This record gives sequence, C-alpha cells and structure tokens, in this order.
Amino acid sequence: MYAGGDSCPGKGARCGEMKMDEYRVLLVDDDEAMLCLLTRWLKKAGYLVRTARNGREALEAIELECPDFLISDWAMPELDGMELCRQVRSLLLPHYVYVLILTVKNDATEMITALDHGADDFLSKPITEAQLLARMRSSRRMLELERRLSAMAHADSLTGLLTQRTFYEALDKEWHRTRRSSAPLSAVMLDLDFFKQINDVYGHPAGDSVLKLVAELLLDNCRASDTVCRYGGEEFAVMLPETSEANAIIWAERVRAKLAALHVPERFKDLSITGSFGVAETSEDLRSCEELVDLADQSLLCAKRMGRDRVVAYSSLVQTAGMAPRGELAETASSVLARDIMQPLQSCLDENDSIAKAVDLVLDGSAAFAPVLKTDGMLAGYVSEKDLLGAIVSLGRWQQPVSSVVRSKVICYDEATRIEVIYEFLCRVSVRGVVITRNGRPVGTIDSGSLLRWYREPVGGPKGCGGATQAGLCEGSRPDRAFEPSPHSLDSACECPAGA
Ligand code: GH3
Ligand code: MG
Ligand code: MG
Repeated sequence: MYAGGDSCPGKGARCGEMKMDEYRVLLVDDDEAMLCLLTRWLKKAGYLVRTARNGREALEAIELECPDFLISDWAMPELDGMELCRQVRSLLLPHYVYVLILTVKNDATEMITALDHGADDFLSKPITEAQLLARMRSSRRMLELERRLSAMAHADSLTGLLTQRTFYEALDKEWHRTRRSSAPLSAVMLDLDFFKQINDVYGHPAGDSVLKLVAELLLDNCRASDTVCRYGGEEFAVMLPETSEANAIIWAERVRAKLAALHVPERFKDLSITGSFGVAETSEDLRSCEELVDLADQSLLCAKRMGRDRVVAYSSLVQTAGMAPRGELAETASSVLARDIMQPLQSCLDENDSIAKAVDLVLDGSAAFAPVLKTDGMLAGYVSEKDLLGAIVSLGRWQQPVSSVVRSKVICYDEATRIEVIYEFLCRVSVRGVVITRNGRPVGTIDSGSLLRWYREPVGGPKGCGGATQAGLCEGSRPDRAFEPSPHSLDSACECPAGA
C-alpha cells in the first residue's frame, strides 16, 4: 500500500489526468537511513510512497500495485538496480513507470549502462532535496504527456468511456482472475432502442448528447471495480466482477428503469430513451472472455426481439417460449416430436477416448457434435466440430483424451418434446445442438442441421419429399438404426429446459 492515501482511479472511472497526490513512488534501497530521508522528502511534496529493500522486494511490490515512479539504488543484495531496471522493462505493466537510478557511481560509462538497462534518469549521491524534487517535476511532465496520449488511445472521444479494445483487455484479465478464484463474473450489453429515430427527429447533436447522458448514467451506477465501455455506436458493455447473473439482472433492471426515466434537456421535448439489456455470467464451459460477451449479446438480441426496453438473461433463454415458427409449417411442426427427427446415437464417446477418435466419430456421423460419457456411464458433456478443430491445431493433442475439450453444460430434451420448442432454443443461442433423452438416458442429438432438413422437406425443397407425413417425417430424416438404450444415465450437469 502506498502511504499517504490510495486515490488510484477505479476502472469504472473515465480515463483522465492525474492529480498530484495520485503519483505513486516506489523507493528501493538497502540503506535504511536513505529510505527514511527520501520518504520524508517525497511525502512532504505530496507523493504516495512505498519502500523496498532490494530488487526482489521491489518486483513483488510492482506486481501488487504498479507505481508511477521507481527510484532505485544501484548496488543492492539479491537483485541490484540494473537487473531490476531490466526486469521492469520486460514486464507488461498497465502504464509506463519512470525509473530514476540513485547511485554513488558517477562516471559517464555507468550512466550509459543505467540508461541502456531501461532507466530514464540517473542521479549521483549525495543528492539534495531540491535536486530530487526538481527531477521529479521534470519527469512528471513526461509522465503526464504519456498519460494523456494513453487516455486518448483508450477512451472514446465522445463519451470518455473506455474503448472496446481496452474493455476486452480489462475483461480478459478479470476473466483469468475469476477462473483462478471461482468468483462470479458477469457481463451486460446495452443497446439503445430506436436510436436512429432520435438522430432523425432531433438531429445528430441531440443523439450525441443522449450518448453522453447514458455514459454518465452507467458510470454513476457502477462500482470502482466495474468496467464500462462504449462498445460501438449506441451500444455499451459493462463488466461486473464478483457479480452473479442474478445480481447482474438486478443491476441492469435498475439501470434500465433509470434510463427510461432519464431527464433530458427541455429543448428535446417528448424525447424518450429506452434500452435493451443482455446479461450473462461466466461459467467453466466458456473458453474465453469473448464468449461471455457473446452470450450477453445473444441475450440482448432476444431482448430486442421480445419488444425492447427489457433485460434478458442468458440462463432464461432455455426456459422461455415465444419464437416458435409461425405460418403454414406451424401446424405440421406442432405434431412432430424430437424422437422423429433426432440423429440417433450410434456409438458414444467415452471421456477417455482420444481426440482422434472423437474426430472420426463426428466425421462419420452427420451431427456437428457428439455426446461424451464418463467412465461411470454418466453424461460428461459434448464435443463439437468447432472444439475439435481448436484442439487439433497442436499435433500432440490428437492422442489427448477427449475430456480435455469436453463442454459440460449439456442441454437435454426428452424425446417427446415438440420440435418447435427445440427450434426456438437453437434460434436463440450459440450452442451447437441438444441431446435427446429417453427415460433420462441420451438416445440422440438434434442440431440446427436436423431442423433445417426437416423444415426444408415438408415444403418440398430441393431434396424435399413433397409434403409431410402425419408425423412430418421424410425418409431421409427417419432414424435408420434403432438406438440400444445404454446403461448410462445423465448427471447433474445436464440442463433440461422447462416447456419440454
Ligand atoms: P434498435 O432498437 O433495433 O437498436 O434500433 P436502432 O435505431 O437503435 O438501431 P440501428 O442500428 O438501426 O441504428 C443505430 C443508430 O445509431 C444509427 C447511427 O447513425 C447511430 N449512431 C451510431 N453512433 C453514433 C454517434 O456517435 N452519434 C450519434 N448521434 N448517432 C450514432
Ligand atoms: Mg439500437
Ligand atoms: Mg446497435
């Protein structure tokens, strides 16, 4: 902790200039008296100071909290000033660290060595308070310029919020931290409703003002640990660390209500603003933070389709109804069940089977994904063509067990589920397909290809059968091999959506 207070701006804040008392200085010296003296001078001048006794301690302190200045002695036990400089320059730090070397060495060769190791400045001991503070003032000019340039690169010029790229940098870091700690992490996507009309009716500058007001609103409702960005146009993304989906829904609902009640300037009479929100929480299944944002984005899309000005959570997508196909096919489809169109399971993968075997199975069958069973016969999850594609790029992985790529969140439907329910689900989400069960045991799969085939054939498409049978089945889609029920049962990872 840097003594003198901790006023480090939170991620929720906009990028901006630093105040004097926000400069953090890490002092490194093995001479206790020197540390005391320099600490006193710097604190008196308003700097936040932390100390370390050698290069190793300094690196640990930098890891915990990145300072703005590193003032280091040259000769120290364990890790000296030059090695410290070199290592600091090789670290990926959140911002530039200005390095000042203080040493009794004072010839030109040594100064060159220090600068070549990554130091910015070099002061020969003994030094005076006035000399040190003057060097600090001049280096602050350099740091301020660097911070301004960095703020310009990281902030959206209209709203001052972080840019999408910077958001993903922060999200990626948080996502990895969350995976280590198992803490919850949620993402919220917000898209303003009918924003184009605001521009059309009130003019582009009015649209800009609304975007700024929304940015303010989001920041005012965020904690310092949250991260808000302008994702693009009239879309915003928010990262909520340590937040479950249930709490993220509460947060989004509160912001949605405040947005709908937002006070706009008099001159924009009758202007109303609403937004649609998509919420998702990370789970063990997700391979990257981009996938988390994708889930929130899919939920947002549903919020739009369901009428806008609402919050939709990804977990609710598997439970809701309302998007079943309409029109002439609807009646026929309503009598067709999952068992009629599923791809029967011809053989199952065991989680100890190799990735090579999984590839063979997926390629031999016509489904884009295959269920995987645990050794005790329970359903472990599934692997998709895409997951396998990701795995095989490294040659050594062909013989790895398929369990290394299995996705455990399996969506299951009973074989007696109407296909329109499954249609609805697959239209809304990015999962490859669902597992069909009989008495709780997997008997087949349905992916979007299965549905496309069925919906094409009843209306006499290129390979159509010229009209549906009573059950809506064509020759081509009828299971050609009966499934032998396996002794396997499903485990608790399986989610069986309601409405089936
Ligand atoms: P929906 O409810 O489906 O989201 O409808 P929409 O009108 O909000 O969405 P659409 O994608 O059709 O239009 C988005 C509009 O946002 C079009 C674009 O001109 C406007 N826009 C994007 N960036 C800015 C900006 O920086 N300032 C202003 N004033 N308008 C912007
Ligand atoms: Mg919009
Ligand atoms: Mg949009």
